[in-house]
Parts: sequence; C-alpha cells; structure tokens
Amino acid sequence: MFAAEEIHPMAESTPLTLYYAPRTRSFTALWLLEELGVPYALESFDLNGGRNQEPDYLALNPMGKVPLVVHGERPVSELGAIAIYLADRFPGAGLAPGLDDDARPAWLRWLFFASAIMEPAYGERFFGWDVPARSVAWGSFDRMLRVVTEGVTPGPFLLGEAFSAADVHVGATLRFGLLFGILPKEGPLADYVARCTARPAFQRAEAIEARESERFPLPAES
Ligand SMILES: N[C@@H](CCC(=O)N[C@@H](CS)C(=O)NCC(=O)O)C(=O)O
Repeated sequence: MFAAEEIHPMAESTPLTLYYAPRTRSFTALWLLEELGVPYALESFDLNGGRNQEPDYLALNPMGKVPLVVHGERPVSELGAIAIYLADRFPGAGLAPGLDDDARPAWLRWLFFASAIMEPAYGERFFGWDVPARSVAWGSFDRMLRVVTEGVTPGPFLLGEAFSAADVHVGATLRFGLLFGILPKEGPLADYVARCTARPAFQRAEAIEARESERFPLPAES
C-alpha cells in the first residue's frame, strides 16, 4: 500500500456513480471501487437494452461503452483513465503511488499496457488477425504475453509487495483472458490472477456481479 496523501475536499462528499452492466469490462471498475472502499451508487443495466446508446449517456461517454464513472458533474470513461482518476482522487486506499514516488512511472505504464497493448493483442489472438508487429501499436500477442509474464514475476504484484490500481486493471484483463481461453491456464499469470482474486474486495465485486447477472440474465437461446 502506498502512503496516503491528503484527501481532496471534493472527493468523499461528492456523489460517485458507476454505470455498469454485468458480464462486461465494467466489472473492473466495480472491483476498483470495492478496493477503494468509498461510497458509490451502482447504475446497473442490461447491455442489450440500449441504455448505453441513449443521448444522455452518449453525452457522458460518446463511445457508448461501459463502464462510465460520474463524480459530481465529471464523467470519466475508459478503464485506464477511471483507474488513475479514482486511485488519485481517493488516496486513502493506497492504490496509487504519488507523483514523486519512484513507482509512479511503472504504475502508469501498466495501466496503459492493459488498455493499449493487452486489449488489442487479445483481439489479434481471438480473431486471428495477421498484422505486422512492427506496424501495430501493440506489437504482437506473443510479445505482450512475454512482457506481462515477466511483469508479474516474482510478484506478488506488479509493483512488488504493494497492491495497486494497476493490479486491478491488469489482473482483471488477465482474468478475462483466462476465461476466454487465450492465456495459459497454469503458470505465473494464472498464479498472479489467483493472488488478485483472493482479495476480499474482488470477492465483494464478484458477489455484486452475481446478483446483477441474476437480475439481468442472458436471453434464452432459441
Ligand atoms: N475501452 C473501453 C472498453 C469498454 C468495453 O469494451 N465495454 C463493452 C462491454 S465489455 C461495451 O460497453 N460494449 C457495448 C457497446 O459497445 O455497445 C474501456 O476501457 O472502458
């Protein structure tokens, strides 16, 4: 855990809302909020219902994606940005190294790595894209896999002993990769994901996800 900095006066007293749909990447933001331990409202909906394409939603997140976090009047979308915004804004949980902390550059790098390198590299593997590694921003799936495997070794977390918001984003992205069968089921990555998912905050988020999945079940197959 990183040293807690002074809590910004607007942080705790301002309403915080997570727009969330079960069985989606919005789980990552849910887990992060549970790690932060701050009060938030959950605006949960069925992704098939079109809520995320309505004009008032698009005014807050033009991509029409979940998750979306609204803090007071401020919308924050994109998981990397959400993680940085919330971990910095609520420093009491110690999930963000401060601006002058030597771990800050690595923390930022891993948060961008999950969104900018892991996500498209998954697309390459999952959809079988044949693209030149030197020309695409993420390099290649194989290179990503090597780098992230080295990153979680020896651990226990990306920055060493201290769990951080980067572990939420990278850990959740690796977990999705395991669920989709595109990562090795055993080895350093699976061990790292097991360390992340053993956290009480992850388990609270999983219980909320189970409750919301039941509320909005998948359409029955015809
Ligand atoms: N780049 C986004 C990805 C979020 C994303 O892919 N969300 C998907 C669900 S997993 C979504 O909202 N899809 C609905 C749609 O595009 O209509 C982030 O990091 O937040």
